[in-house]
Amino acid sequence: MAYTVGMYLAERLAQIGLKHHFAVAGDYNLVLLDQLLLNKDMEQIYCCNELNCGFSAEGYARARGVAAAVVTFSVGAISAMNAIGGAYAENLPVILISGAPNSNDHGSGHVLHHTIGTTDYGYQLEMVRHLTCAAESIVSAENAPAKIDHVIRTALRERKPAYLEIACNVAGAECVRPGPVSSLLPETPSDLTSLQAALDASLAWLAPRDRVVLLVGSKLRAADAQAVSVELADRMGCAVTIMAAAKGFFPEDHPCYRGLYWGEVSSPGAQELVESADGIICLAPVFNDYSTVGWNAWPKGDNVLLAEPDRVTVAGRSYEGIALRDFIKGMTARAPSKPATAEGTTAPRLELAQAKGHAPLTNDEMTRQIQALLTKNTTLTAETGDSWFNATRMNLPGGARVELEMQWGHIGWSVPSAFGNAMGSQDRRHILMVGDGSFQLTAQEVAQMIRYELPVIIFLVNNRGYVIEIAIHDGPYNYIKNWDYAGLIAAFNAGEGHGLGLHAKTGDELQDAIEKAVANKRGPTLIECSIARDDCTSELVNWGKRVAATNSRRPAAD
Ligand code: DPX
Repeated sequence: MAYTVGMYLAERLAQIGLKHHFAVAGDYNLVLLDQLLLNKDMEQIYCCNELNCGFSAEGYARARGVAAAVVTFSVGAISAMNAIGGAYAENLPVILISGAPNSNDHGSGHVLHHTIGTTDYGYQLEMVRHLTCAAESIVSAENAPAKIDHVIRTALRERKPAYLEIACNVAGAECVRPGPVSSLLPETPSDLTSLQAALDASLAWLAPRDRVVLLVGSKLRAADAQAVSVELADRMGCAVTIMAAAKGFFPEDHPCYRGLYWGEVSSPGAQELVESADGIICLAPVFNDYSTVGWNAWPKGDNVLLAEPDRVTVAGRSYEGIALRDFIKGMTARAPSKPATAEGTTAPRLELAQAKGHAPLTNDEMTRQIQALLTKNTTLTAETGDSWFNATRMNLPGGARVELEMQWGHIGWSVPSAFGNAMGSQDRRHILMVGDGSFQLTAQEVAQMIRYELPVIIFLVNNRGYVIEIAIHDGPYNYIKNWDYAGLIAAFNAGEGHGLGLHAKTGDELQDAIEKAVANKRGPTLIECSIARDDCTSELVNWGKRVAATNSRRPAAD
């Protein structure tokens, strides 16, 4: 059988480890989808819409390191771009593949359907360039291999999304077969001169300091530096704190772990620890308005060593071209070895008292019960809203993972992302915490969890509104139409699925619902947890006040 452009792409995607790709059909990508289906090492997974398709792939990339989403031109791809922006913000290599007009129509002056009605079909490529690290249009089979390989290689190297569009008549055109994949998986070597200089400067900076803290940031996973940072902590024996978006990126059962640093909404003791340290080693942090609590918790100055994914800044100098892993390994080899003393403090533990079983359900009781479900095999996806604060205050068993989208912060992200993550790591227990407002954006993707029989346990927090927004800035726009969320599941099952929808208004009802959810292995269980609108974490309220103050700064005078 002749090899085609679509088959080339499929083989490359399978070679880089994809067992699945996500898709929504449209006439510009149908031939491409047929070609992808010919590859038996990969399954095609369908989504309800292209936004969800992009976020499903984003979740899959969280589980497996890379993912692909296939959509149709413009009407599909422009919706998917929002999720691709999210993948860029969150450092996840998602390859967006769009079907495109027939190669003969480019430059022909023809007006085509699904387009903005002009005759230049380059606009989609121009738009997506801003959201990807590489973007290519394939209008001939001859240069398809080079373009496909360039896009995949760049996405994997940069840990960012990339884009391919393939003319609908070229997807099935004859093309060569791919060779070995090794050239697409380049190890980026550090510049050794720069690395040695950075290590020498860092060790000189470290020598006089005796209250050093490691601060773990959210780019650590993309930098493939999680395991080596544990070795560094073992060696240095110093306190380790994490930033909120890096929840789960450092094992909380490690003897050096001392909790979450998030300015005044830190876990107990962590703010004092970090702010009184004489050395803060920041590993792959993202300091934005949210993570610094409105620019109030931003470690800076001579006491800070900033180790980013590709550079180190210490003692007034910046050293470029250094892979974070190499820097951390070098520090582990050369830093003085100390026992895990960490100033005698201990890791904070969230201990919530069990509420009376018949009492109305509270946020704390819900959090207590969800925390009790977590094991080393759990992936907990937590949506923007108070779910952030509930997830980040929980105690995590070693091995448990938390997924947050704190840089992009698109409400509704979590439902398709949890779907994609569950598809990509079916050996793990998947738990999703999502607010009612967020759920309304992407609710229909629960139907795909039913279709593919993924036993995701969904805690739908029904507090009748956008409570985090109420904390930041209140107004009538923060109050939403109530839905029968648990009742949706019967509609999605449509008599042929195993989804379960349950209500919990008390602690006892929640306990009972969780038991049913754990027993339901052939589909998702959505537990609608009703709590009072003003029942939220104090962290949310305090953080919200700070962020509101930052947002409402007056314009600077000319
Ligand atoms: C908005 C947010 O119900 O959670 O815990 O009640 O806040 P909480 P909900 O899911 O409400 C979410 C809501 C409206 N943010 O409080 S965080 C603004 C926003 C956003 N993303 C998009 N649109 C609007 N973050 C796509």
